[in-house]
Amino acid sequence: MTAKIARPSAPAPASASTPRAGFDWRRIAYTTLVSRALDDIEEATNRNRASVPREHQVLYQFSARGHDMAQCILGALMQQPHDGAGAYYRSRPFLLSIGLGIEDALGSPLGRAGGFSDGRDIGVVCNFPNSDGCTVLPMSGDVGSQYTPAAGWAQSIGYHRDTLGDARYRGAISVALGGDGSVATNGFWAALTMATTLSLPMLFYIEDNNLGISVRGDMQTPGGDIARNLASFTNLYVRNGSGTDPHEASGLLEDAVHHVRSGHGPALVRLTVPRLSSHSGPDNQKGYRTEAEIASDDARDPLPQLRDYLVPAFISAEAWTELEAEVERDVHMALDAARARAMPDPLTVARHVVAEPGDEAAMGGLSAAERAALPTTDVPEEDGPMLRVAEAIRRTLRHELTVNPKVVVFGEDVGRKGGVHLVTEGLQKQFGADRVFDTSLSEEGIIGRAVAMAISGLMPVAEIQFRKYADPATEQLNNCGTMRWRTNNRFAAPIVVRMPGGFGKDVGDPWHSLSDEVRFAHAYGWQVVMPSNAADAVGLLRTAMRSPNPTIYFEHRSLLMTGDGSARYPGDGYAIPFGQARIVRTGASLTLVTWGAMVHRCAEATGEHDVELIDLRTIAPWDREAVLASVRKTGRCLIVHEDNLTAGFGAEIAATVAKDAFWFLDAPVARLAPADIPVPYDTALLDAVVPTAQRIRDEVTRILAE
Ligand SMILES: Cc1ncc(C[n+]2csc(CCOP(=O)(O)OP(=O)(O)O)c2C)c(N)n1
Repeated sequence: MTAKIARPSAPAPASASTPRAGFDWRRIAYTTLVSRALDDIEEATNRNRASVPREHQVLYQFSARGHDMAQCILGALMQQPHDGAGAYYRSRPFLLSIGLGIEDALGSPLGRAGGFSDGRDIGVVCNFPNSDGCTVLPMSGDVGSQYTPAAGWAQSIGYHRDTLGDARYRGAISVALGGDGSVATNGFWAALTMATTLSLPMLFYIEDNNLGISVRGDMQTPGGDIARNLASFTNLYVRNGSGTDPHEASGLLEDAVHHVRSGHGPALVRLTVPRLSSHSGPDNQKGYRTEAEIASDDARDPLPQLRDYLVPAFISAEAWTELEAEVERDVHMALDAARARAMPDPLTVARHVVAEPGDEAAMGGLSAAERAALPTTDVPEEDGPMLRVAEAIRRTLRHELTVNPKVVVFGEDVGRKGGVHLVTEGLQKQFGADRVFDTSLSEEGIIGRAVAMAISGLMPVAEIQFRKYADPATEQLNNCGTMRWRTNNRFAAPIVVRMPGGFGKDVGDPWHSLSDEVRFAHAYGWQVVMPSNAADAVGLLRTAMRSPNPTIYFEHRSLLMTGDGSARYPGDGYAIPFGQARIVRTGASLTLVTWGAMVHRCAEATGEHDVELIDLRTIAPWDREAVLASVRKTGRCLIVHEDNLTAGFGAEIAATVAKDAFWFLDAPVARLAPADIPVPYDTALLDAVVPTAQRIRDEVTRILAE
């Protein structure tokens, strides 16, 4: 839907003495009071740190005081199965209101075992898997990073509802909570573009306390009012008002949620709230806030306003006092229980960096049953047609789209055009624009969307147009890689990210020819795949698409542009286990280790020499055993790659060989790679930087002569 939405008039003014109907005000009051009590406990602990035992301290504390009531009203409206939320460190009241238990709310800040992260993450960085109500996507510490996954969740609602025909998603919506500082981030704008261009069922909920730590709101958006500034945005329903007046806040939120739930597209609500504490535990706000400013914010505390709103119109003064006593009891019982929880076990800290057998409990990715229904073989068919790499990838995507309705393929120009490398050509025509689609030009948006889609159970294959253009998605990629570990296996986002890079046919440049694969090998939780030929391209892509872990799938540009990697199509079920190198040719005098397009240059270079050529195929994980076994046989090792020499992946291999095959070496381990120079455009310059077959041959000859 792209038509401009007619803006309904403001919520009908009800008498402020009559609490708005349709809300469970007792529950809203209860969760607001609980949130306050938790903040009281944590802040008192902070103040009295010297006298509080270490194991009872919350080392990283963020108070929600002042933001709490409006979040609890929002939570009351987000109770539908398959609702989703992207939230941030001040969102605990919202989590309490959608069902987080008080003991859990305290356990993680106290660093106890279990909970959000098993002691791996700070307690305010929460997550909440929920099949019956609103799922809170794994938060992260990066301000603004909650937005694009929230938009991705909104898009996945439509996919589950319309494409997969799952009626349980009808009316479900996604919300992103953020502060006024967060509206300056790339993530906010990326998600806003996604939500408005695609008319997604998404609510942006901005809690404007006019502070981003110490920076005022008018530094984050001109004039300090994001709602006013977005008033002319097409396809966005905007509401703006007080987050401390329960009547006004509930009216604005009810109205906006209704708009989104009824399929009219996204909405944004900005509510002004006071920040009644410092930014976080260590911040004393002295340098940037006057006593008068603090006092004026204190006067806006929503809690007394909530009490005045409900007493006596909704409950009696005695009932309110009883409610306070009930909260006090519940919180103290929960605190005792949280403190009694075990501390995390250091012996388990390495678990869940990547999926282990039995990790199916995590929310995200295909289920074990869905994987089992997609059988694979590691035996290639031998009579398949000869294919180029690009065709092999396309054919594999086509097959997977056919057999697995949860596969979605997307990226810039991927749909109508079929990708700038034409790898996805024809797929949108065949499978429709809901399954193979173009995205807005935001790599953060592409990856954030993919992450949430995977969490919702889909199998996203995202294309980044060129390796270098993954830079804007770095935050989302890193947070995707750590997700399983930092949520203690509660969430995982197994996505496949296709990205072409490396030199092209006789051409390079600093933008389109970057490889820099080591960055992903260095990142936590990622598998990194570098196929050198069409058969491997098929087998590795299929394994990636059935894997419970996220995968960077590197497509070498020279192989996409030429017939260099052509091979027989190995079949529709062919899958290559990761971490299994291919011995391209056997030899006894030198082990030559490489991957990607360098495999072809190395093969050309070896000539008459008795060289064993190993194509690693995947660098995370990588086949240490194959390399070590070969070096133990040959006594010599040369590693060739296109990425920088310094701290390139060759350094990892060289260190491993030096340590585990040292006594077998007849010569120092050698590396041939660009001397830390960006890839140039001119062909002569290109050849001076990227290893050529001639320079590889010279290096082989030199080492064999040692
Ligand atoms: C990407 C990123 N940059 C900087 C920070 C450090 N930081 C943490 S909170 C914060 C201010 C955020 O303000 P706002 O979005 O208004 O939320 P509030 O804390 O006021 O609720 C900053 C700069 C961060 N966590 N992430």
